[in-house]
Amino acid sequence: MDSYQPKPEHQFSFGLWTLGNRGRDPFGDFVRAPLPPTEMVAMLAEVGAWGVNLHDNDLVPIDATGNERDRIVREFKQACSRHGIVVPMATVSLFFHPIFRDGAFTANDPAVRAYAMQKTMRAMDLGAELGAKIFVLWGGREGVDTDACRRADDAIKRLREAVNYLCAYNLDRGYGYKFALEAKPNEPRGDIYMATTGHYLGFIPTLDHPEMVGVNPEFAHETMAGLNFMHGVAQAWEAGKLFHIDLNDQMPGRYDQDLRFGSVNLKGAFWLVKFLEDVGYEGPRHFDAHAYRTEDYEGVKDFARGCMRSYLILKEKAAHWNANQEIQSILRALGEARNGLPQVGKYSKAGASALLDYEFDKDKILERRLPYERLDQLTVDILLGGC
Ligand code: GLT
Ligand code: MN
Ligand code: MN
Repeated sequence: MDSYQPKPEHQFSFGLWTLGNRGRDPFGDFVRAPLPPTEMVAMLAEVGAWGVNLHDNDLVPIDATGNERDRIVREFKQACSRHGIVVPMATVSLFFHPIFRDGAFTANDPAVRAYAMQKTMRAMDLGAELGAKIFVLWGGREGVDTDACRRADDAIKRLREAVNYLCAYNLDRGYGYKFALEAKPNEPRGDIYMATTGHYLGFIPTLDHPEMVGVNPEFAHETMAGLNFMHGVAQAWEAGKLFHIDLNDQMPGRYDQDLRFGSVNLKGAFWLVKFLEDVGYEGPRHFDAHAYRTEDYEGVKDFARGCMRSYLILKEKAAHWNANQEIQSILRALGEARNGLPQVGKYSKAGASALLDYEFDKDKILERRLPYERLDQLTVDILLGGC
């Protein structure tokens, strides 16, 4: 039995839009035929995934009648139960239709904002019907091409009002959703509001129901912003706000690539997996990525299997790292206590005055080695299979 075989307890999920990505880009047309959502569910089961996520319109066309919608949803649910696939997360497309050319919740036209609200409420109804408990909001076009169009703080106020409204709807309907807000610095617009996970972590405490709202950090998006993804994830985790995660990969300085997880920045992926496993993150591991445009659907399966396999290999490497004696002894020595030091910790008047009076021997402190070269090489050895 392959020890990197995905299992339901790993909670690996994919979006319909990821396996269903047909390879269209701004310069070239589709290269893969459309695949019905029910077949994508079968494909997910075949490769060993646990869950499928969707935008409203990945499943139900935007202008479907009520009857069409009900039939599509019924068939999709049947496919999910037949193949043992769950729907952990739902979301809404507020970026594809031309009506959202100026954004959705932050758009200047009140009719667009109201339509965005109605569409999101219906998407929440749909997700709830499918059993989703996480609702992602990615503000794809909530941004600008020119800042002449509105004051940026007005946009933030509109966004706050919208999220507050959705939280109230969630309570009203008893859906029990947790909202996960997803940041991205740019693309499809030049500048998107809430450019990073950190921006959202600052925004959430200003909401009416902050406990209901967290973040959905994406590897590629923080990388596009030139940031250390794991650090953003760690801050979200530490704040109790890591409600979902989008795993993929990205080459800095490129367009939005959404590459197979672990295909570019292996070391970054390693620190991330190690972090998630060390802290015991229990949410879904969602791959928001797609296969190369050169692939057919066999290649899409290779892509999906690759995402999960790399995660599991990195998880095993993380366990080796944690069990490595030399690494652990270096780590222990780094923070070893020193005799006679005044306590800092919690503030007290007496403690502060002892600290102010203390004579630090800086040369002595500098004698302690920080063998980070060795520590990093041990990490590289583990990653490259050298130990
Ligand atoms: C879109 C985007 C992703 C978001 C999806 C959710 S849609 O593919 O690039 O990062 O997570 O709206
Ligand atoms: Mn994403
Ligand atoms: Mn992306």
